[in-house]
Amino acid sequence: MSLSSLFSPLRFGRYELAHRVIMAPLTRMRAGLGNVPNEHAPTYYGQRATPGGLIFAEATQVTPYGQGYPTTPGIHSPEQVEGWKKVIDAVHGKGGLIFLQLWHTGRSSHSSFQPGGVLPVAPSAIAITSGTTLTSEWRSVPFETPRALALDEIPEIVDAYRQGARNAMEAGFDGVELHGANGYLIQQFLDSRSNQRTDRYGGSIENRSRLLLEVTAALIEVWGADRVGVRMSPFGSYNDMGDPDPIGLYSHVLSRLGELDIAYAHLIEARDGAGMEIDTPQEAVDRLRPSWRKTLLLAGGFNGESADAAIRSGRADAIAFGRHFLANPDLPRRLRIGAPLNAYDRKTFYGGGAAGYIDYPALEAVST
Ligand code: 8OZ
Repeated sequence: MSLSSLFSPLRFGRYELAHRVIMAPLTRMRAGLGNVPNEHAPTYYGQRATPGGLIFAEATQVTPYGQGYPTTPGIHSPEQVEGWKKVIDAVHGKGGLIFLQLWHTGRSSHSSFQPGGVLPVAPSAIAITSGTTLTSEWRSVPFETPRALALDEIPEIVDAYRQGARNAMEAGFDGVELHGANGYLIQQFLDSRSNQRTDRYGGSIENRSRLLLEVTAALIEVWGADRVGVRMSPFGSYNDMGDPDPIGLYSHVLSRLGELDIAYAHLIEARDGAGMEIDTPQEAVDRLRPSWRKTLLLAGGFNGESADAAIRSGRADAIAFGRHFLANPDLPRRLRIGAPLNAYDRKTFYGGGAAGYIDYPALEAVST
């Protein structure tokens, strides 16, 4: 099985990718003091870089108020910019591309992360009721009820993303991706379960989409549309998401993003049917394809063959791999030659040091 679609080049905004095996943004919670990428991060990302291959760096908070998990990296201080430069040098040194994913966790943050210990912010004062969250001390606690942003605070949120985009450019990234998925601030505005505002950022689909579109426009001001993308999880239920009309909502968002002419959209496929009458969960995301004719990345449980098939059939242009890329620094090569994959170890996904981070072997090491 040659997987020739997966290994064909792809025009990607301003760039040309040599293959379509993309590293998904992966939270690893290993940043050091000051939320600076740690000393192993250049090795970790460098191991996963290939000539003409694309890496999404992990979700990175654009402001201290946007942090929602322990030891995640930021892009709001000079020290963080310097830390990221080393990561970028390692990726560029191997001929790869690296985009930064810009993040604000909104109501899924916790006061222990907030400067001054204030409550996290959100579109509305509605707490996440499912699951628990981690404090800055790694304690598992219930979510707090967030503070609803005042209308005149929303421009500050947009400004925080704009500054994050500028800092990402100063660091030397090749582009930026807006984290609009998984129930964080941007999706909290999109989803009517978490957004019950009565101003122009709530209510209609158009109003709930406004923050995402304003932030995207700010990123475009900094980077140009051909180096900006948006990641969304239209059918995800994580963090109490579950808008009753995901097709209506996301077809609107995608149509408007198409008008902004961004480089790509990046969608996470449903792992379950998301309450829809569909034969397979994957079909849910296909219902949005008519609203997005441009470059589409898909993510969510792909292997080499299913990835190649998705590209061959036109469902997607490229596939982002998370857990397999985490455990296989040389994933593109392994898929290309049909080699077996290292198993991932969930225990070392989050936090800790080099173990489970830079010690997954490449093929030469396991095959000799
Ligand atoms: C795993 C653990 C913490 C955060 C996401 C950024 O869900 C994350 C994340 C993933 O998008």
